[in-house]
Amino acid sequence: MKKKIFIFLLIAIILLLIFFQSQDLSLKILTDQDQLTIEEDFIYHHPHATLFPAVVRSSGKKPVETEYKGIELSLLFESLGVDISDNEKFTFNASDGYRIILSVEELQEPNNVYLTFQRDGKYLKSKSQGGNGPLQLVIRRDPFSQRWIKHVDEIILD
Ligand SMILES: Nc1nc2c(c(=O)[nH]1)N[C@H]1C(S)=C(S)[C@@H](COP(=O)(O)O)O[C@H]1N2
Ligand SMILES: [Mo]
Repeated sequence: MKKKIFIFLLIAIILLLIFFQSQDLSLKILTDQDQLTIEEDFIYHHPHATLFPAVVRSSGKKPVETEYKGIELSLLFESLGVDISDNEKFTFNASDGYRIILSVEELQEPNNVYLTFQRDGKYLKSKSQGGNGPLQLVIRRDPFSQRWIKHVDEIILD
């Protein structure tokens, strides 16, 4: 009898761990009117998700040519019904405390700023799993990638 309870508890703990692992993609968008929380499904199945090539420069490594999959940020806001034209500044926060700020002009530049979730066909792993994700901003016209903020979890519109 004790053995059965033990096995049951073990399975319950494993299921809970799987649940929390798969829930780590969540993005908050704060506007002056609203607070939106975007979940994994919305991002992974977004109709405007596209593939594009990029060269990744990670410190201490040779540059690598890769293919990212992501959503152009202006299209993401459009699909959420968020009008960005009255905002000047966009603050991106990451779970490790890293932060970057973009202007509305940069965001509206065609084919430049993408919220990415796959690299070379694989979902970006979270920081705790040793990856750059689950979400990473890729700025195609920032070749040295200082502003390619990894683990983005919040966007604030001002
Ligand atoms: N969340 C987060 N994103 C970040 C950074 C960081 O420290 N934290 N470093 C930036 C810098 S300076 C560079 S060059 C690129 C690549 O960083 P890596 O060399 O650690 O891969 O990520 C950028 N994005
Ligand atoms: Mo860097």
